[in-house]
Amino acid sequence: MSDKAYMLFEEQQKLRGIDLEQVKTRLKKLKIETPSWGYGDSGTRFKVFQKVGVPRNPFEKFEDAAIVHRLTGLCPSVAIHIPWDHVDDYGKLRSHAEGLGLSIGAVNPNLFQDDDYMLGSVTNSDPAIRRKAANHLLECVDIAKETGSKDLSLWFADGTNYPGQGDLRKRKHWMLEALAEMYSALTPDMRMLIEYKAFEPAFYHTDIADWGMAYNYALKLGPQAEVLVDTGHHLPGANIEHIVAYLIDEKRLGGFHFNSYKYADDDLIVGSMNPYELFLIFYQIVLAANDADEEVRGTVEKIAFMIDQSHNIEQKIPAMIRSVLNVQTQYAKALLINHEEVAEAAGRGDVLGAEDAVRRAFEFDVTPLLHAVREEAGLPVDPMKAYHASGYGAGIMARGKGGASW
Ligand code: LRH
Ligand code: MN
Ligand code: MN
Repeated sequence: MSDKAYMLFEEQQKLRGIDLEQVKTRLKKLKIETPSWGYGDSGTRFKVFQKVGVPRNPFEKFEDAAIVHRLTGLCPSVAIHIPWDHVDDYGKLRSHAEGLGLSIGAVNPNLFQDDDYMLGSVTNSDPAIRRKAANHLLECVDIAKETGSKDLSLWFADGTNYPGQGDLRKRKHWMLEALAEMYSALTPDMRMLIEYKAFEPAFYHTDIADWGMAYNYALKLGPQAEVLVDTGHHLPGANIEHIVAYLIDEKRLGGFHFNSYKYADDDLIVGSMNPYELFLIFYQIVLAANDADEEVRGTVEKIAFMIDQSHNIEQKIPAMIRSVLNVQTQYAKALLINHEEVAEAAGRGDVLGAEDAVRRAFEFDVTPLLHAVREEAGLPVDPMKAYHASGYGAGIMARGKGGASW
């Protein structure tokens, strides 16, 4: 992309009253955490494909994450999932990450792959299983202390498949009990991010089924508990950006798990199915970032943007690069919204004018802007092309098959 293309773009935006210097500054601050599990082998319930070149251990997952960060400048931290990323010495994993220019991000407990949890983990009617599950949560807080992580992302597969299978209200109490025990183990600088999911693997009821339940637990626990919005965890038709705006206003939006879906929790590449939805999520975030209320602005600053995807048929590193670039693109577009224009039209009751002022920003090609941002940051203007030219993908083939999987 030539300087000319950027100059034209800048001129065009100036005429609309958009200050591109400010836009670039904000774009340069965007950070997106990638998940360790997005680099390993994963699959559907029908098949886990074993790919050649997949990391064989958590250390190699960080190596793959490092190239994503080196080429995009967007991904300085990596979330881990325990026990998928179990290592004997977490201090060693932390030094390895730091040596690669990364940090260890959110710690995700895993309470869904042990036979004991078939009928629930923290909501199991057996107190011994509940104890085991709560101990795992506490173990994850200890791991976070060693890795220097500040966020604990909690997702529970707990739920039932049939009416009568479990006591819904008892389970609600057990859930709160476990969360409260974990909450009291947090250090003051840690956050507990509570994830919800409408269904799957449980198909009748899920113990934390929606944002309202997650929010209610967060309220009961205290200010260090916030809600995590996984974009794939809603029933079709849910207005996710409304949930986002609501939770920001309540100062309880802790973070995102970005991914995309067509039918359910498909874990497809974020922005691949409905980029407009992603843009509208960022519209709410950008609006709140400009809010007069300092606390609202503070909430936005602390939002953890994380990818939560499993790449089954995709090449894993390019899939991650595509994902974070899609997020960056929609954020860039949202930064081009002229909010005065929107407010002015809305104030006149001009519904179509307001909608047009929002949508127009989405319709710009932001390639010249993103190229300029990358160039100024000393990054390749086309990270995907740079990855294919780097030879990294060919180098990791030596790892062979049979890498780490979930
Ligand atoms: C569950 C989920 C949750 C898990 C991750 C692997 O669907 O989104 O965040 O921890 O997938
Ligand atoms: Mn998730
Ligand atoms: Mn999910």
